[in-house]
Amino acid sequence: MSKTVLITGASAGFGAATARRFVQGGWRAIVTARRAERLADLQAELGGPDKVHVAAFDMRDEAGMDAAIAALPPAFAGVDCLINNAGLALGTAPAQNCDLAQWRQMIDTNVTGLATITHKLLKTLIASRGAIINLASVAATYPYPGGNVYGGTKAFVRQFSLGLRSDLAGTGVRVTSVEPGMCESEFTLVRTGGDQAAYDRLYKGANPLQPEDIAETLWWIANLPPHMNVNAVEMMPVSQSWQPFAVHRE
Ligand code: 8X3
Repeated sequence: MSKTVLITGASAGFGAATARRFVQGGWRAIVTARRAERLADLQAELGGPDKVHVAAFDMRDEAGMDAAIAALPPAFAGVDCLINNAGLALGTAPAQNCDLAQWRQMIDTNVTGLATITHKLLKTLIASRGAIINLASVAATYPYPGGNVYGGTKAFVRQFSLGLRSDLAGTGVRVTSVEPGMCESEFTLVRTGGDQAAYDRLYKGANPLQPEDIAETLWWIANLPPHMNVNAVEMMPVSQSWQPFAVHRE
């Protein structure tokens, strides 16, 4: 019998590519995001309502999330895999110049929203002996200028994933933290407030990861034999690595 994946933030980028990969592989997908029209297009592209269920809500709207979960059609209700992909970075300014509202939006979506939907689906995932795959980032581990709250939210995602594993021991539920580096997607347009020139500069000549690379990794993790848990996967394009520590001298 085909399995069901619930993918948050599925209207673009990693989420849409992941929906494509899982449905092509024979799974059903519940796709969530704010932009209902984009989700409807994805549903039509991937074979209609038998294959894809659209659940449009904002990760910060708990009542909307509850209503969407309560309205899952029976064929989609037994979720086997939760992919917590919804999340965003806003801004690249130093902390002292940041907009507090942007910090709150990142925390509300990347931390509170992710923890909330996970909490609501835990019993279902235990019943299905399912999997939780959380999208963290290399920014969870490596600080960089302008990463401030974004990196902090992703460190939460990584550590929450490991903590979930401890608590879910014996249930058969698997948990993985996936931590991508530079990947070409709308992420950068959102982060820069729609600055296409900044987007072009960032990716030019860098041969970044693509959303399909992430989707393939998620597909691999979700389809491993049930006795295998990948705790964390950190990935970068070959072009991305590290620099020496910065030293400020008087
Ligand atoms: C974002 C990845 O490399 O832009 O999650 O910080 S990177």
